Amino acid sequence: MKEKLEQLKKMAIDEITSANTLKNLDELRVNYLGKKGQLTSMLRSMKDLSKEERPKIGQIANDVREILENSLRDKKSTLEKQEVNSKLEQEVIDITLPTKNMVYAPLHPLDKTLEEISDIFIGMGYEIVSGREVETGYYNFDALNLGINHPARDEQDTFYINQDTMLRTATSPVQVHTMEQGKLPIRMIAPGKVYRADEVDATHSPIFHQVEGLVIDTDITFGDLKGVLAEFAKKFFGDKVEVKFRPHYFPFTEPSAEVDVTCVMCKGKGCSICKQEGFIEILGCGMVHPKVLEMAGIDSTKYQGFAFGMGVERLTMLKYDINDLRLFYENDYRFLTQF
Ligand code: 2U9
Repeated sequence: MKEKLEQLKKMAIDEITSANTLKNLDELRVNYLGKKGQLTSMLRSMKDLSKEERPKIGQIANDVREILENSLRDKKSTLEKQEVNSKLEQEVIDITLPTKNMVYAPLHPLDKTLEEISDIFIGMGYEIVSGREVETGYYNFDALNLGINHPARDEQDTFYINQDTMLRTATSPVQVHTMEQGKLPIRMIAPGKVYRADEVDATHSPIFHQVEGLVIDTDITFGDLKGVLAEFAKKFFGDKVEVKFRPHYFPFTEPSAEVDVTCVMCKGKGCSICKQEGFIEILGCGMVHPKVLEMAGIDSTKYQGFAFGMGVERLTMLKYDINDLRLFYENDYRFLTQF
């Protein structure tokens, strides 16, 4: 019996060592240690042994069982590791391979407009400057001569982060930072996202894009402003548009104006887009308020400047006859491929 057990142990260990799948290993476990397994039946047959032999052989049989159990456990863990590794090797994915039917979306209409506006001003010698989207009350309001009770400061119109920190409501703070750096003259545009606590509808969104511009030099006049912005309007909407400057009020410019062009839809005849006026507003502008210059450390007796601001969504809607601003943010391929 002792020899039989030794033989069984040797055979079982040999077979466990050469097992190469988990299935194979489990078959071995059943074959040796299962209910009807070889070792189990040997243990059962021990009742036929003499009283003296039984404890000795019993001890050996238990040792064999323990050795086989350990050996099965070790082999199982080795095979499991091998299986995971080979799976990892086989299932390697080449993420650089192109997918089938790859859809290449063209430039987003808002980016197209942003690029077009930038190109026009770069062509006139302007620099593109970007800045942060989280601002302090000083840069977003005070430095722009917005009185302490100006409605724009209202919590209902501005996304406040805390009492003196907010998402910028215009790109104007970028111009203020640029002026503070003290390098003159300035000829810049600041394109970017701006935030207002607005409802969402066909013409309003809490996030939209602006391009603002600033020119500061000695001898800058309202004539320069008119020349530059009329040129911009013609380059953007086409040579044939008529450009009109209409007096307006902004706290940060004086005098101020809004710029209209002949309605892109009806060419000036009058329609629902231009509310029968024949003209539509495209941007706001004005001569930088002397107080705004002084606050940024610029001598307003030596330097003058003009500034302007335009809404990128609005200009894109006018140019391509889009009647709902929400289309810009829905990522509908049928919409995006029309530009
Ligand atoms: C500084 C000085 C002056 C920026 C200006 C406008 C006129 C304007 C609107 C157009 C549509 C905002 O997107 S909109 O709602 N903007 O009409 N913005 S002048 O004037 C500045 C800016 C910075 C230091």
